[in-house]
Amino acid sequence: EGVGPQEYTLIKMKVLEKPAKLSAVNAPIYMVAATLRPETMYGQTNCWLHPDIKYIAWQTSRSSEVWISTRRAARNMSYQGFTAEEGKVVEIAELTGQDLLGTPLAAPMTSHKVIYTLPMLSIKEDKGTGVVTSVPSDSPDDYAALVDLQKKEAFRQKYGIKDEMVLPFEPVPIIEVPTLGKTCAVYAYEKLKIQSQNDKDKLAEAKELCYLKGFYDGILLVGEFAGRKVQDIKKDLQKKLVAANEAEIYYE
Ligand code: A2H
Repeated sequence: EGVGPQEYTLIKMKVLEKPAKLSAVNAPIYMVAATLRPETMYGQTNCWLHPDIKYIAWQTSRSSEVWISTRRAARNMSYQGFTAEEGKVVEIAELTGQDLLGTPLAAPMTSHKVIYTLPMLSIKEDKGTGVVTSVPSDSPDDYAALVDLQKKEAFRQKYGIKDEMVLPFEPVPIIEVPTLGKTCAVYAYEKLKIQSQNDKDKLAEAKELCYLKGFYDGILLVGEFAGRKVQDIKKDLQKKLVAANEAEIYYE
């Protein structure tokens, strides 16, 4: 990867019903998802966790909120002012992604009042927070993983995912990319005949197709910046999310 630190926007996704293993927690709980594309948050349809990765719930210095991320990310954040004491993470619980699947969440900007945490098998433990927000209109990885769950009942059953957590959630057109349409990830998925989230080479190709064009030529279709180029409003949108206490900036 690059030479300098990578800046991520951490999207705060509020837990609406406490998972069993966190039933004793008496503070607001958030899953924090690291994204490079804050301007796509209008199109969130779910949150991804890896079922086998370990996550921790930990105490932040942000109005006593409890956040969920990998231990590695929490440690990094403890050096970026997110804990009461620098370098010290107060852990409340250790959980697997599996323990947290099916949790209902409220996420900023999306038109869905409630979205759910679902399993994604390509999540890396050593990147971001291990929590990924899903925008299937603009991310081929997200679209492929969502279609896998929608098409395969056995896959939903394996992880205890109810139909209503998955089936009503279609990609939302939020950014128009010249020649790729209003849901560029769906366009690329179909054009390259991608079969599943395991189709690594084709997904890499799909990402190449979408990302550069999406960033330089994409035009927002929704929200207060509708009609503007993504590259021109990205920073403003990030600032607004942070000012509204719906996001933070995180480096690694
Ligand atoms: B992006 P980079 Cl719409 N494992 O957010 C796998 N993927 C992860 C991750 C992890 N631990 N942590 C973050 N990510 C994803 C939105 C998005 C993203 C769109 C389009 C492209 C895109 C919605 N998902 O990423 O290796 C997150 O997905 C393109 C790569 O640091 C995050 O931004 O470059 C991106 O990968 C960070 O990947």
